[in-house]
Amino acid sequence: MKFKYIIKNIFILICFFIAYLNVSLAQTQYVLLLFLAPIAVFFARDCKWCLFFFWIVINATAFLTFGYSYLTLLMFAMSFILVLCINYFLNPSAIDDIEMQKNNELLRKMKEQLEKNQEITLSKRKILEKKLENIMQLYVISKDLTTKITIEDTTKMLTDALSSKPGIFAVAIVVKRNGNLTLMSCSKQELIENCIATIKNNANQIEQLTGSQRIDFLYPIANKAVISWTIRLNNDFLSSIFLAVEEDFIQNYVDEGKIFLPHLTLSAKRVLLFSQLNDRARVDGLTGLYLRRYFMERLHTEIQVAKRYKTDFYIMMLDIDFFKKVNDTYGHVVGDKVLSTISKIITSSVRPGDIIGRYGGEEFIVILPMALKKQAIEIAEKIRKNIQTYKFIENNISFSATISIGVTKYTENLNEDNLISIADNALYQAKKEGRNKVVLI
Ligand code: GH3
Ligand code: MG
Ligand code: MG
Repeated sequence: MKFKYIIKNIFILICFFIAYLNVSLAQTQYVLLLFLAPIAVFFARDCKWCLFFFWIVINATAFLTFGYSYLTLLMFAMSFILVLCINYFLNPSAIDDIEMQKNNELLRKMKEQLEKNQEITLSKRKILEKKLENIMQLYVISKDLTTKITIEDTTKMLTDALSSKPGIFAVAIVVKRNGNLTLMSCSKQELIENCIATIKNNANQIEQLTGSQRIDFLYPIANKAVISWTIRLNNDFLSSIFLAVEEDFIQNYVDEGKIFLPHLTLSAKRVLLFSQLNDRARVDGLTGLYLRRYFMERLHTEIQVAKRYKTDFYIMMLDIDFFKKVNDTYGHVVGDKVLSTISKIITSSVRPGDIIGRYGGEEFIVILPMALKKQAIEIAEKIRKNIQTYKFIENNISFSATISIGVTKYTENLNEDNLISIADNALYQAKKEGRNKVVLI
């Protein structure tokens, strides 16, 4: 740019120098040479004032040399008009300036690029805002989780909250309980059966899962991509939250899982601690059966239910025969083992919904909800026989134990104390009749 400007101005100077030279040499065609001035203007748009100055000097020289004449005056006027016209048409806005055009083009491109960048930034911003919104939702869920202390409440709340998030088709939560994987919740009723079967068939693989990741072997549950958020405590598998998601949301939920998992792990620790505390308060350490205080609460509830729905149920009191002798013969440690084994036999002999408590030292109590008389007697007999046939072995010595059982039916006008007292009477009668017996009153 600068270089071109210098060249142009040198060219103007040369034009004027030739014109001046011709004029001062008094050539006859001097007037025509005056036209060099407008031509110079053409090249000199960047220094027009300097050009005008030279042009006036040249004309003045012409006047001084040739004097005033009609022709010189006319030429002076014509060249002046010419200079004005050329200057007018060659003013900077009218100039067909290639460089300017180039610059304009460059600027236009830069503007376009900037607009594109702005669009990209805007869409990125929208994505980020969406992510932030999702993370905030997770934050709210984490906060709500702190209000839940039981595993049932926690999993239900999580399932409800997650299944309403965008792109999530279904939510299922699996928890390891008593060594087995259990489906705790599933947001879609129609998937439950398939979910249970798939979890059962892939139990080993599920227990190996870690962190937040996409897992292909669970795809058939809902014919959707599945992401697992796995909670491990001390490296042991505790729970997996399975999200069946739409294709576009896979990476989103894998990323969110990484953010959310520490909160989930914390909640899981709290729930676990609570359930351990609860169990300790309710369950007897030696036998794993309900403690008397908690059992009485359950009995009370059972009586309320029976009163409301006009149903009845059976209870049985059990007492190990001559247990003192076991202690005396084999010692208290062996006595404890026998107690623990008999508890297991009772547990495995009753139906899944039956409620068993350790009522006293070697006395047990069982509620048989919705049982008929025949069933109650059958269950009592089953317990009695299973204990009688069990062979305890201590220091290569084998021995057996027996139990006496008193059974009674709840009827409408009874309360907890009356009911237990009747069952106790039945048990007393069984003892009186020679033990290892079932007596129904
Ligand atoms: P029966 O009921 O047939 O009349 O005779 P029993 O010998 O079982 O009767 P008793 O109620 O007199 O004795 C119960 C014994 O159970 C007394 C106590 O030492 C023992 N016992 C109670 N709780 C425990 C326990 O937790 N561990 C052990 N090892 N023994 C217990
Ligand atoms: Mg006793
Ligand atoms: Mg006894």
